[in-house]
Amino acid sequence: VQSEAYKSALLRDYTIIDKSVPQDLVGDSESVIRDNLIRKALSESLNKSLYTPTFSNQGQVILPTQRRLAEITELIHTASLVHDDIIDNSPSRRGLPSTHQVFGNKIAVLAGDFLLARASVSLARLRNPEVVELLATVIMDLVEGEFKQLKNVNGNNQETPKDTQANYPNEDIFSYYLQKTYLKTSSLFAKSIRAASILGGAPTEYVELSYIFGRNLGTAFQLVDDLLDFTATQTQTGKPVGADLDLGIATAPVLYAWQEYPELGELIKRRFSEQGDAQLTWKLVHQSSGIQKTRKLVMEYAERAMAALSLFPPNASRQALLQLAHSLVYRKM
Ligand code: 2DE
Ligand code: MG
Ligand code: MG
Ligand code: MG
Repeated sequence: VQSEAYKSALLRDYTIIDKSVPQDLVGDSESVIRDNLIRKALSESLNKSLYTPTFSNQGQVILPTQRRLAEITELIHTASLVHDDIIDNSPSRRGLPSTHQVFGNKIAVLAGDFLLARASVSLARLRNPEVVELLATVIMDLVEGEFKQLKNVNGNNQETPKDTQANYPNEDIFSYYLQKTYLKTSSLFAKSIRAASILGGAPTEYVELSYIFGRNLGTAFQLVDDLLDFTATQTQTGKPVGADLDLGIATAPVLYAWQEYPELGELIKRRFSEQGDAQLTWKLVHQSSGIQKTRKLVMEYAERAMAALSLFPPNASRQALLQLAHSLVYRKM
């Protein structure tokens, strides 16, 4: 794999990706010159980090296009968090003040838009319509997931008068929650991993399996996020805890607690909007087995992810994904 022929094939790959973009699409001559100067200055590190295969310390190979895809995925993820913090009115992220907190809403909205646009440019340069479609769909899913969350648990809008809201049984509300979770989180995991398999030239079954792995790991990840909102400290997560209740959002721990404390139903439906609702819910969740049951559900999704992974041939990449899954499931932050 490390042979010179392989490396030069990859470098040729890079040339096709990067140089085949017509100059007039890149920008005016001034910015082309500026870009070239910057590129020249950074060529050493760029060549190392972006355009040659990366060998991780565990020995797995990452193709240049896959590395690009990883960057694109991060750009989309970061854009969504910049906008998410505005929507959630959250003052901190990763232990630092959030973007809108520092720069204001206007600049934060534009910054998120820019990151998204930058992701689109990089995506187009991969010259793979299937991958473009997958990642574009992810962006739609993220937005749809947020829309679903804005609505009440029973699918009605927050503003809908209470007496017109249907009284759905728990299971329907739980599946609504899981579908929302797929859209706002699992989709990005599932489809970006699927895209990486496609770029790696994997056979159809492995492409499918990688999607299943990502989808289940993504759900486990978001369940842990929702759990940490009840069990972690702000120092651990770098963002406020108890935020979901403050936003009127009932996540898995609350939905499970509801099975033991039927009185939570009313509070969930009014999105904890009355004085003391959030505090009472917090207390009942901790008294209930909601936390424990959510943990169990995390493990179920993690096991499904591991099961998909176990069908891949044993190698360094599979081992790395196993470790990744483990670290996400047991994370404390
Ligand atoms: C994280 O959920 C949010 C994920 C999706 C956000 C999607 C938006 C649509 P959380 P935490 C805002 C716009 C998408 C773009 C710009 C691509 O539970 O607890 O709020 O980390 O996450 O705040
Ligand atoms: Mg948020
Ligand atoms: Mg949010
Ligand atoms: Mg959260």
